Parts: sequence; structure tokens; C-alpha cells
Amino acid sequence: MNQIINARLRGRDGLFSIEWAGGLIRAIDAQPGPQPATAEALDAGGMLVIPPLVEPHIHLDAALTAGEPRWNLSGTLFEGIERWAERKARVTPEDTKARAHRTLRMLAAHGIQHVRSHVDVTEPGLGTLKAMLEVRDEARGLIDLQLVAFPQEGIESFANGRALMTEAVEMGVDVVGGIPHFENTREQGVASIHFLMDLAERHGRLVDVHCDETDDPHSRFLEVLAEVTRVKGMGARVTASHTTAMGSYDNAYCSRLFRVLKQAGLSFISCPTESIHLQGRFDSYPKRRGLTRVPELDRAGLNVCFAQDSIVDPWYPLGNGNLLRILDAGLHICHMLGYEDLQRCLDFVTDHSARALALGAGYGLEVGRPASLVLLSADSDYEVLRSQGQALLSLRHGEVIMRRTPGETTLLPLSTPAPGYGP
Ligand code: 17E
Ligand code: FE2
Repeated sequence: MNQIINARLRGRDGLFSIEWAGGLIRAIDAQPGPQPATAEALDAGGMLVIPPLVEPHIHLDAALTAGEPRWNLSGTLFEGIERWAERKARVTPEDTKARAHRTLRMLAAHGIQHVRSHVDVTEPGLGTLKAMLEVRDEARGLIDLQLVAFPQEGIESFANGRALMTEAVEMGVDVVGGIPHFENTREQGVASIHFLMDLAERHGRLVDVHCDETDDPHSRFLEVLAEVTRVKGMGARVTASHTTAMGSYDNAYCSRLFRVLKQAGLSFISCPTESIHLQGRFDSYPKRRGLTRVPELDRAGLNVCFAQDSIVDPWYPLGNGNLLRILDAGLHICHMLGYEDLQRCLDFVTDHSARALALGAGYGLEVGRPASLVLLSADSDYEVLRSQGQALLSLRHGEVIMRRTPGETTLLPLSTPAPGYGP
């Protein structure tokens, strides 16, 4: 098998065939019309073929631990951090690896082939990070994994926080993280940003900071991260995750903030299901949605994408690896069901995330790039979203790594013909 036929491609009319050899795409050709199925080719049947889905923000080290030893009953971020500290005290490398691999398989089953995972490095000895570095190698057949040195309990306000971050970078993480809104003081938050940006610059690493993950409108570390990014010229390498406080900033402040954000050119990741669950917890009514300003960032020309954040952990009790579910929720919560957004909604879980992860020429349906692609169950962005479409097949470097056979629904009685919409 070295070809897929009758594929629809985003942003292009008609049907296409895609051919590969040696794990790379060799040709993408417009077809004059539908081609008959053959034993040698995969038949896309007129459905959409896209580059693999990208999960840009998840915590694999905490996945599948909800309720161990106790559930997060308040539903706040801060209780989540406390519950995780209890579970972390009992974590072993074997336990971490088993849960991470199980979770990666859930992601791969939904057409995801690129993942960025935060790894808590506020752990003396860094045993969890060592385990996750092994997972990064072992999972290569299914997924490209970027690891972030994530200081869950702070850099400045955790014992030896700076040394742990530095050691994590020397051990080989891809990305430097941070959590300025959790540091004990504003000054520590600012200092943590300068520290982590210098560390990333010195070692040539990417940056992805949990930034202002709170409803507190006075949590304003994004302006600091953006300004340091601008001064260092690192915009293509820096991401701000969450930035939920932006949903509580007033418009006057945002008009100034957006000027700096555009100058910096950094990327943004919103985790809509997680944020609508964790934020708004100190409100009665009206109750805030607790998300960053996704459409406004997008309209300003900034790169924004959606992510899952958690699967069954102290912060979020649900999740199954299906990123299209997150896209659905995000578009609803962010008032992005307008016609134009519907036409291009897959950008937020594919190309935009690939840009945040700086995947470059390692990603995308183009001749010479990896023969990695996903077949979806509908023929357009809009239809994928409307029908709650699924990834039916995942091809990675020319090898099929996942196939799904969707369930079939028969509506009875069959005597009432209703042409048009499918299930
Ligand atoms: N840790 C954190 O600080 N924020 C989150 N959303 C998760 C872990 C999942
Ligand atoms: Fe997170």
C-alpha cells in the first residue's frame, strides 16, 4: 500500500490521490473524477484527509489518577494542585510510564501523532522526568512527543526550583515551562519568567508557560512573558498556555496588552473543557466562562490553538483522547460558530498547533514531507464538526497505525424516505 485515492483536501476543490514511498509523500495529484477502489490503494471515499491532529498541551504524568487518593471536590485549580501533590508522593517510574503509554494510545486512537506534555519537575530526584524521557523514545512508533519541564509548585517558591529546572533541561527536555501566577509573590512570578526565558535561550529550547491560569484580573504575567519574548526575538519559539485571566481583564487593559502580544508574536493554547471546569469557581452569578480571548487573539493575527490539558486527573475527571470533542466545546464556549470559523475550524487542532510546537517541515500534506495523515469521517471542516466526525485511519511515515470502523445506525421504519442529512 503506497497510495490513498478519492481524498478531499482542506481548502481545495475536487478529489486527490496521495502517493508515498520511503515514509515520505512523493505526489499529490488532482483526480479528474472519482477513481474505482483497488486492492493497492486506500480509498478515502471522498472524505477529508488532513495532516495528523496535534495535541499541544497535556499532562501525561498525572493522567488517569483522578480520585487517588482523593477527588478534587471544590473543582478549583488550587485543590487540583494539592490533590496531585498527595498522589505525587506515591508515584513510581513504572506507574508513570504505564499511565503515560495508556494515555498516548488513547490519543493515537483519535488521529493524534504529535503531543506536547508537561512533566512536573518539582520533584526531588526527577524520577518522573526520567520515566517520561523513556516514554518519549518508546512511543516513537505512535507519536512524536515533546516534553516540557513544568514547575507545578513554582520555580522561585519551591525548594531548589531553579536547580531542578536547569537539571531537567540538561537531561533533555524539549521545552521550558513555568507557572508565574502560582509563585508566592508578583515579584517571584516576574523573576521566574526572566529565569526560564534565559534558560531556554541559553540551551536553545522552546518555551511554554502556564500563564495567568486564574480568573484574577490582576494576574498580569502575560505582559511580562510577551515583552521578554519581544526583546529576545523568540516569538516563534514561545507559547503562553491558558491565559484565562484575559477573560477577566477589562477592554482598556487588553487594548494595550494586544499591542505587546502582536509585537512579540508568541502562540497561545486554550484548554476550553478544562478551563470552563476549573475557572469561574469563585463566582456565583453571573459566572465567568474562564477562557482566554480566543477569537480576539485569532482576529489579531496571533496563533491560537485548542488542547485537552487533562485526562482523568486531579484537575479534570473526564477525557478520552478525542481532540475533536475539545474543538467542539471550544468553538461553543468562545462564540465561534459563525460561518467563517466553521469553514476552517480544524486549523485550531492541526496547523495552528503544529506552529505552536514549531514542527516546521516535519508536518503538513506536501511533497517531500512525512507520509503522515489522517482520514476523517466527513468531507469538510464544517461537516466534521456538525456530525461529530471521527478519525477513521491514521497513517504514520507510510504505515497504517490506526483504523476505526464506525458503528452503523439504522433508523426504523425505513418506509419514510428522508434524503439529505446523515446521522
Ligand atoms: N497543573 C496546572 O497548573 N494547571 C492545569 N490545568 C493542570 C495541571 C492540568
Ligand atoms: Fe496545563
